Amino acid sequence: MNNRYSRAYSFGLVPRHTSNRKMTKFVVYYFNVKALGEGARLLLSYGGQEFEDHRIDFETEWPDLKAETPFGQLPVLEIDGKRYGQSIAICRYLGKKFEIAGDNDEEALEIDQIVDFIYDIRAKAAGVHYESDPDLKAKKQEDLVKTHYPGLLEKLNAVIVKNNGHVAAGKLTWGDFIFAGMFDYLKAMMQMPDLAKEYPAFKEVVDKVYSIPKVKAYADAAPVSPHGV
Ligand SMILES: N[C@@H](CCC(=O)N[C@@H](CS)C(=O)NCC(=O)O)C(=O)O
Repeated sequence: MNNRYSRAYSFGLVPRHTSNRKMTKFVVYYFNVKALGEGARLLLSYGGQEFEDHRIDFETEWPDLKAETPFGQLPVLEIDGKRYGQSIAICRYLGKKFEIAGDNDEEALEIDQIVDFIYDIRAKAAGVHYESDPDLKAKKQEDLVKTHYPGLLEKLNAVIVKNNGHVAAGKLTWGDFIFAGMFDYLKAMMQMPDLAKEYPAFKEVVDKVYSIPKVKAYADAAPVSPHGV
């Protein structure tokens, strides 16, 4: 797999806790969007871990690759030739590796619960986004905007405010990377481009992650997604 979007990233000095992983080869396979794959890319960058960033063309490359992934979906993280699926599991693994997965079981649970909650919101938005009947789509969106989103977003906002601009545990965790990586995609899926204006705390999480120097270096060099998500 060697398309024009494939790159290898490695920024800055390798921190002490990554020094024994220098020889491990990491490859991220995802489409040329941030969405569910960006969390892994951001975390690998944060950890100073070199990785290949394979951005798969949906029409020409995906049909063949699909059968070679664990669950027929992307993102996939390949570690020394072995492929693993499921974006949350991948990010949790990287969070553990880079020591931002909570200091005890309860903090780890706190991260898990908010990530699951964020994915619940995403699932609601996806239910509308992938609806093919235009009338039903409009109706479903109206229902979400009136009945579901306000409560869900208020809860998410309260959690982030309580955690000083992080999604859990009052500090930087892999949950922040998931949220930051999928924020633009979430806004698009929810049809709420002004989400950050309504909830400045959301943007605070995004900015905190993307202003980490190694993460910023990755993001500045990364291909721009044609869909901006
Ligand atoms: N639960 C999976 C969902 C992955 C998923 O929905 N992937 C989509 C792209 S965002 C995909 O691979 N679509 C292509 C296909 O299903 O053929 C995860 O979190 O990784």
